[in-house]
Amino acid sequence: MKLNFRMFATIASLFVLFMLAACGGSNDTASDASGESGAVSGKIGVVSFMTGSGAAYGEAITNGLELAEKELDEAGEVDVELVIEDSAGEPDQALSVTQKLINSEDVVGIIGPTLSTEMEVVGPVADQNGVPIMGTSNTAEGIPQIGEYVFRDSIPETQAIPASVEKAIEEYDAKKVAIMYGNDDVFTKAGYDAMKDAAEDLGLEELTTQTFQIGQSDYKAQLSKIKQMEPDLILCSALYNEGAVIMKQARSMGIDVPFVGGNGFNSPEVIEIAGDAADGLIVATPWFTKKDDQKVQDFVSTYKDEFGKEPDQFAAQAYDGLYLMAEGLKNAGEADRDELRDAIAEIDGFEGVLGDISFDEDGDVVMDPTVLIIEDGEFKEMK
Ligand code: 1QQ
Repeated sequence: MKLNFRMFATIASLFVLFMLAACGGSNDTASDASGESGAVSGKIGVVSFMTGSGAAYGEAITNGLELAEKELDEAGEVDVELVIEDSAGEPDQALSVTQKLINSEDVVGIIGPTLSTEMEVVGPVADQNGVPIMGTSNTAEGIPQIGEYVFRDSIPETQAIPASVEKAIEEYDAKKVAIMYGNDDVFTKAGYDAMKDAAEDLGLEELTTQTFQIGQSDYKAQLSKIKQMEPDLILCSALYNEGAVIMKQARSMGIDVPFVGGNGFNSPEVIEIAGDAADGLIVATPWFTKKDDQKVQDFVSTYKDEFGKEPDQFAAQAYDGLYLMAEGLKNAGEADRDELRDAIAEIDGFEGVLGDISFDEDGDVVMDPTVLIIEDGEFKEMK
């Protein structure tokens, strides 16, 4: 018995040595953390709003991610594989798909979910399980503060709203505003807080505040009140579906003052849905397709070739988000969740299509937004 085992062990080791020699050395044998080329490899889970009322956000996000995945694959330095899950914009569904990703050992980090309402539920769970998670579209206050594994590359409303309100005051000599916001969503409420603060700080008179809910289709009661008060501007915190319908109804009621919106309003879908009525919408964003920057122009043209339309802010933030994860993986040197977290936190001045990206000590990104206005059915820079 003993002899047989020894003989078997000898033959087995000779076989292993033979195989190693045949493969040209240990470098070429893939390990869990290294791809065939020796590059660090890891799976990145994605939780995205791909079906339902905000599906255009999810479409832009997954397009941006898939383009980045393809380019990274071609460059060969880091080998990332996306594992994409749909949350339908629902916190419960976001949580269950996130748990699935957390339980999958090969998933080293997660991108998403799309809404702050979802991230508030999912972020603490990823954090407690030690899985780095990066929001690429969450703009409510307090998201990266959920925990040390939570990051975002989207600027908070508190950075964007004051910039757009200030520009609107300058341009239209605005003194009196009406505010409208969705009171059943974390982002729309955060946008409202930022609008109220900006209005106060900039000395605007607040004539009225009107609320609405996700999925509402008739805003005439709110808009009639607003119309009576004759504001110079309407500050409106909404996701694109509600926001576009609000603008359409406002214009049909003869309200033609500019609107200032937050992140949710900054989508080409607003123009799709509202048509001409979208003219006069002002938003602040770190993304602008016409930026005089080679990296931005290359991204815009490859994205257009690939998907037949220009990338919006959600596509750009997702695209940079995957590059940030890849940079983290490369610097971590192995597909390890804790090492990846530390490596992301250390990223400093990464050159993305959004600009130079670094994180502050909370994991929040710091960036200067550009203010845009929709004119003749197009987003244009307000200089
Ligand atoms: C948030 C947002 C939304 C507009 C993302 C689609 O900014 O929920 O934080």
